[in-house]
Amino acid sequence: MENLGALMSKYVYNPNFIESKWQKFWEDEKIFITPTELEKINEKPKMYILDMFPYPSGEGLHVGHAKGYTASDVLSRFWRMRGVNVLHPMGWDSFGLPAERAAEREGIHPAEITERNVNNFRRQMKRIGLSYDWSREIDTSRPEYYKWTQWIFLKLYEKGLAYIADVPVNWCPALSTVLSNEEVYDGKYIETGDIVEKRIMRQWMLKITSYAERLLNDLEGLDWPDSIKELQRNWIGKSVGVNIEFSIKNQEEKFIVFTTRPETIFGVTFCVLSPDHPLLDKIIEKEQLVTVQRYIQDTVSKTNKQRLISSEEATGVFTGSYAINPVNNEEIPIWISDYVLNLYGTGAVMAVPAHDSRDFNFAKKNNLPILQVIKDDNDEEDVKYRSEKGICVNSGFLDGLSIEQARKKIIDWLKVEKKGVQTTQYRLRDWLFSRQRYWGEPFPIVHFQDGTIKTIPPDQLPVTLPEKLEIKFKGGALPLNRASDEWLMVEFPDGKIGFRETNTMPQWAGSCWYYLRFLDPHNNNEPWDSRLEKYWMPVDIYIGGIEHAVLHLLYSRFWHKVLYDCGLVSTNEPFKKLFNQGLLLAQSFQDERGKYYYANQVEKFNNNWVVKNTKEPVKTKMDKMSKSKLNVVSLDDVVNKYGADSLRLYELFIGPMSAGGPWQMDGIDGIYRFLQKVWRIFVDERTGELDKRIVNCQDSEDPELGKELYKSLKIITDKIIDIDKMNVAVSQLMILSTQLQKRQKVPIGIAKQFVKLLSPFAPHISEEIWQKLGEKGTILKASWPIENSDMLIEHAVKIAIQVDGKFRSVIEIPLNCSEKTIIEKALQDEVIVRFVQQKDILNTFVVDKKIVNFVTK
Ligand code: ANZ
Repeated sequence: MENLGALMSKYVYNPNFIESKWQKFWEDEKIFITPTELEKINEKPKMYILDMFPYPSGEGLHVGHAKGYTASDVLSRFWRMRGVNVLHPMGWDSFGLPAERAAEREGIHPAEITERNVNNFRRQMKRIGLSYDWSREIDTSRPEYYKWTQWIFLKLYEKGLAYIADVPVNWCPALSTVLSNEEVYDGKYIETGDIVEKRIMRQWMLKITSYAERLLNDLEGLDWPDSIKELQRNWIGKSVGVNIEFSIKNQEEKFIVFTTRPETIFGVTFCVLSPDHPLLDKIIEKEQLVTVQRYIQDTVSKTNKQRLISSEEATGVFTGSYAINPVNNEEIPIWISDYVLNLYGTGAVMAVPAHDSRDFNFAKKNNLPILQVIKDDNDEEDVKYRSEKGICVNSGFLDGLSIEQARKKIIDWLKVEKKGVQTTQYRLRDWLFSRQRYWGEPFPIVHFQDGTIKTIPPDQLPVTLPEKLEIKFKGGALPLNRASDEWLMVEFPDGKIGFRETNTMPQWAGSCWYYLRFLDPHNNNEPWDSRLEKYWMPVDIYIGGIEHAVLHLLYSRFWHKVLYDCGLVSTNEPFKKLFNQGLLLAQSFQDERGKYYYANQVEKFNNNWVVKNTKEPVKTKMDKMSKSKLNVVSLDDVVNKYGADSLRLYELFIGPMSAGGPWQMDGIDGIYRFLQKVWRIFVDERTGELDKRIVNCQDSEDPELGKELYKSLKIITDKIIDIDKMNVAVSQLMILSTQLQKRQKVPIGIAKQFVKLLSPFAPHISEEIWQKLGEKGTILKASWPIENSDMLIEHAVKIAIQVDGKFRSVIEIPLNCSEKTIIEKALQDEVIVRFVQQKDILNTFVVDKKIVNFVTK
């Protein structure tokens, strides 16, 4: 690569020239535009191929982002060549905190920052030849888009799925906003690591829990990776169990526990309430008051996740009160512990330390009794008992029963005694849907002094963000509270004056339905035309990062189902097939003190990596690309050096789509050489004309090459459709190109088919060669080669031929031939002709399409 400049003669492979030429052509000729008029699209089958649209960050795209985009682009180009209507749009998920923080830093409006970033993203995407229909570009932070986000919110509100409640929230003091449970991990905001604490606040909530069962069941029919389905199932977390009522000794009060193991109830030796259980005020005994209060103070600030994670080291205190076990009236101590979550079940558990490991740890630590109630013959004494198998012991009227029998019996008993009911619990919580930020969708909601609220009528949407708001985000108050009275105060026709809601929607809102807006992006009268929706939905292939496995995919499925219930969409799921691309890694360089270096600051010295000037040794590792590790490989750098086609091929070649892999510069060198080789097969570098070896003759003049071509066609077609193994398709192109290169003469038909196969992967060089082959217009309008099974000798079977039971010959025939054809071919075999020449054939048997036996006189 070093001396590329010096080598440059006019007609050598020059990606910069070719690529900008064809990108301009595609744009001028509107090649990627999918008609919006139904009449123009209706007769043909469709493919809606969607990338998860990005948040337009200030850093722009790096090579890791381009992997999924390249794969979806290959698919889009491939399906277009197969004559299918392809919808392949792109847009921006542009509301959100980072733009607001950048605005704060730079003192300019987030809209301006967003626009700047969007322009950069769009430029980069065009530069790598992605075939998006840019006439459909959408941007979630533009009023003409968020008008409809607000409109859908009104639908949710009308259906009783949006409500205001005082809820414990994750409050992030550094960002002065609340965050959803999903955005918090280990007590920190997942994006920035800022500490998050618990507070009670009045917030908008969405009742996603009403859809828990459908969100769970409908996973069944989706062509999604099992791992993602499993993550969604776990997030929804369905448990079937029983709510059991425990009364409190010497008090009127009762509390309810949720258990999935009611048959263990005789083994309950204590109960545990969560530290924020509402009953605590009433049941704490005087002598325990100080201890308990101190304990509560300590634990309530922990988030649920922290509490779950630390269940091994669960702490707790005794309340001084006792509960009564409903089955045997035994008195059991009531404890408080942070291993019981207030937001799950009823926030109270009946502890069975013999059969539950959390209860066991807690009992051991606090010297509480442990009573075995399920016995399995394999149990050893004094270790934790198994609880999945065995029969009930020490369990009164359940003794001797199997777990299943006991469960049924105790549930019936509890029902008759009115002490318990069967119930289903979900781990999923309602979705906390408001944020105390500026850069988000305003709610179409007005509050009145008397505490009532009204919605803004749909024909008055959008409620736009106050433009002139002084952007000074620091400080606790809601930014929108500082808007002018003109914005804040709303007068209704009845003369009533109210105040606008000053929370904004979370970033997830805009991405919940964007795939629908792409169908009809410029419609000002409705969010989409229902006829277009019926034609295009569902999304056929949705490609994106694994980081969206739970939240975005769950939230958008939820909204989609609500829209379905409103009769606004015709499918009950939005994304039929989902594909997650793997993560690309890049080499990082770090010295002993932990300081990172850019790749251009280090060099190999005596076979070790060292810092260029100081020769200090550095360790090198394949790492996730990140700004802090200085190992982000910039897309623009790679394209500058190698061109878009090399980048695209390398993105796919690196490894299976789902696996990701290490980005290596010498790897892309090899790809570049491959494209140079392809160029030289077709182009005479002295003249720039089509190489003389490409000749006008029948394909059948080189049957061997024909065979290779059709074998490759099959592999490449399969691997494109399969998505995951596009790397195999690329290597097949390499194999095929070597075959072409070896020839003195290449039939022009075969040459053209090769270029077609290459074109989804490396579209620019393919268009250029296509033109040199004498074709007009874009190769996208050419049709994908049709499989020719006669040529596919590799996909043939061997058939043994016997005459009178004796093996005589073997022939090769295409797979799936009829018996008649097999016999015909067998009779044409030279050897067989000799054996049956003078004889009559009495009978012919074909066994399993593997053996032919001729019986002669
Ligand atoms: C008695 C028992 C005996 C339990 C036994 C388990 C095993 P899943 O399957 O995750 O739904 N539990 C109930 N509410 C809880 C809360 N708010 N915080 C922490 N733990 C809670 O788990 C249900 C089980 O988790 C329930 O069944 C309860 O313990 C506990 F051998 O009750 B079990």
